Amino acid sequence: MSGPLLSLPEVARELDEAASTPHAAEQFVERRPLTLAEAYEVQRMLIQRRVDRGHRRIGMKMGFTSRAKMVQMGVHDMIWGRLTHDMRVDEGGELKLSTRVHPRVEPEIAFLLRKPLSGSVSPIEALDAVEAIAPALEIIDSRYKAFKFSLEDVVADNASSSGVVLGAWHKPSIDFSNLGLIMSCNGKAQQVGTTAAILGHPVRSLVAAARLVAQAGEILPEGSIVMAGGASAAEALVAGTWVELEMQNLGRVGFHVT
Ligand code: OOG
Ligand code: MG
Repeated sequence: MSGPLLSLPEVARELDEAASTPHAAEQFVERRPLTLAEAYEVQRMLIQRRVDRGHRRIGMKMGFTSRAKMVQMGVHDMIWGRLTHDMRVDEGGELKLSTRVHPRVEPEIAFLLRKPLSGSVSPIEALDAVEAIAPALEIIDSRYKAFKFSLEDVVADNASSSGVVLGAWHKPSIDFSNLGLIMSCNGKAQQVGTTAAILGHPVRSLVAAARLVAQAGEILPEGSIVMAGGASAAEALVAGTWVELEMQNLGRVGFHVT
């Protein structure tokens, strides 16, 4: 390491520029090790930069809520990130690879909140705050070289958030604890799994989400979208692909990669 230590706003700026240029940055773990608290502070600053440019917050995402994701990335603690409106990709729409560094996609389930949620809540209280659930694809895109990071580095990078594709909303009275799912690329199944891979029941991810935002002094307002976390490993995106998730009882959601 040489030169003065980067400040947290400088780390946030570097990550913001890596996402918008787009290009891959060096991890900070070697050159400016962050504590977990500093990493979340960088994430907050990174999102504030975007809010200052007119981006609107729409909710949050959970990360590493399944064994499959923890094993794939070598990270073993739950993390969270902030979602903004520009991350939405229309169902049946298009994602241009040139707008991302090296994106991947993973199958998830999304919650839409009908009332605010924050702090220590039971699964029943969390469920009571849910207006609807939808099958969802998350596009993740680490801003670090080779998609490699420490826990702190990925937290600072807004938990690799990059895109969200939502299918049709359904009433949460459907039992979504163990719904089979298939994520396919051009009709070929790439990941097969179940929503039970998400902490045994995806509602536990929402319980954790409420706790984690409260730790940051925030709430999940009414109308928030919460992504429960990948139920399987992620797949790298390649141009010319139609990516589709089919989820038992909840239907399909897909997008084109160009
Ligand atoms: C970090 C984000 C993890 C999930 O669903 O577990 C995540 C990454 O894998 O790059 O989104
Ligand atoms: Mg995810």
